[in-house]
Amino acid sequence: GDNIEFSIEKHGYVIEKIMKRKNKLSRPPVSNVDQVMIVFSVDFPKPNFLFLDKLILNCEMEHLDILLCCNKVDLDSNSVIEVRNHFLNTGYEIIFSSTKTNIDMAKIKNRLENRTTVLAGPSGVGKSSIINMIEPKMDLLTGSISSKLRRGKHTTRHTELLKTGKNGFVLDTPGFTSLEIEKLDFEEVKEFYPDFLNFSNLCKFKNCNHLNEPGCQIKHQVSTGGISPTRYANYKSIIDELKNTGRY
Ligand SMILES: Nc1nc2c(ncn2[C@@H]2O[C@H](COP(=O)(O)OP(=O)(O)OP(=O)(O)O)[C@@H](O)[C@H]2O)c(=O)[nH]1
Ligand SMILES: [Zn+2]
Repeated sequence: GDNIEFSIEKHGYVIEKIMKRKNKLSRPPVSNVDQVMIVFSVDFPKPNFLFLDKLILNCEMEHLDILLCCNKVDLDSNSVIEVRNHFLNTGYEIIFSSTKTNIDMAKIKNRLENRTTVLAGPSGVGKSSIINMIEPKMDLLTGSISSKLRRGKHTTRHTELLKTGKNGFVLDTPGFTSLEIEKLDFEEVKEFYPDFLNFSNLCKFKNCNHLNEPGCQIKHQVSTGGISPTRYANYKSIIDELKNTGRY
């Protein structure tokens, strides 16, 4: 996703200069994107909310717009509630989609128009399948038997920049499931939680980290249904991880 200056030589192009990057993620390794569509699935594989919260945190740190896509809803419509509850009051848009039964593909296509979007998420959740649905002429190979080769299981191995619609670009990236949080002071994590920020001005202490402080409104909201208990538990795990790795 780099913007470059190039010159044209006899036998091709020469990169003269790489322009300053607007943002940069290390997993997936992309830069200069407007938004990330984080794709996960209700089943095969089931959502790993800790992984999703870490990925969201890394994207928030890079000031990317975040769109969530919960795919394969044809397999299990009950998990929709669990997903909604987990992201309660975060403000993130969640698209519940299926490439098999063609649910909300037009909506996804619409959200990708006029922007550069990176698709990120675990392997096998349907990232390549989604791109194939919205841009059938791409004919990307997917995890099922591909229409081109009719053999083997395919997984995306490198990042590809593809055009979508009139003026959109989308980056399909290889799936990944392990993730390190970028270098961050543990006391800064809370600033990247939009669901917490709705309520944190009501904490007794202005610099409350929502851990063991008295009069914490976040803990109050977790017990009274304003903030998801799993989001909060994952927040504490992330803080522990940052403290233990000494990267704070
Ligand atoms: N039931 C169901 N299966 C789907 C859906 N979308 C994709 N799949 C299947 O899920 C498998 C993985 O799809 P891919 O599109 O290759 O997944 P990916 O996220 O691109 O995977 P990587 O390239 O490994 O990162 C394939 O067998 C697809 O046919 C869906 O909406 N419903
Ligand atoms: Zn607090």
